[in-house]
Amino acid sequence: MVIGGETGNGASIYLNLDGLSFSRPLSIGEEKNKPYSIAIADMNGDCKADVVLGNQEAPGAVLINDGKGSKFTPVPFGDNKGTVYGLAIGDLNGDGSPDIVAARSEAQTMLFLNSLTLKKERTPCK
Ligand SMILES: [Ca+2]
Ligand SMILES: [Ca+2]
Repeated sequence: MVIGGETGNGASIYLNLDGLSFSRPLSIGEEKNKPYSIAIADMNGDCKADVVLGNQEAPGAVLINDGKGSKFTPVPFGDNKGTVYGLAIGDLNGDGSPDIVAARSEAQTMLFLNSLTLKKERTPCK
């Protein structure tokens, strides 16, 4: 489970331990940011779920997961205009890599094409 908020403390991950119990929160993203929207998708094709954060008046971030849920490497995208109230992930240009659509208030909705080109014949994730 990933939670963001407008208090300016970044986002937090709670790992599912066994059914309905969760770990202590792990802070992700920059603490100065206010993430208003969160999406989870494998953005780099390594079969490990990554986190996409849409922030208020700050660039968004793709947080590449190391696969253990303990280390997330940020890759910024976009600008600092508006507030991202909605994120959608999908391959919009058919190159096999997931792209990001960010719906923003007080700024245009934006499409961010993923610059990765994933192998089309890669092994499906389990
Ligand atoms: Ca990944
Ligand atoms: Ca794509």
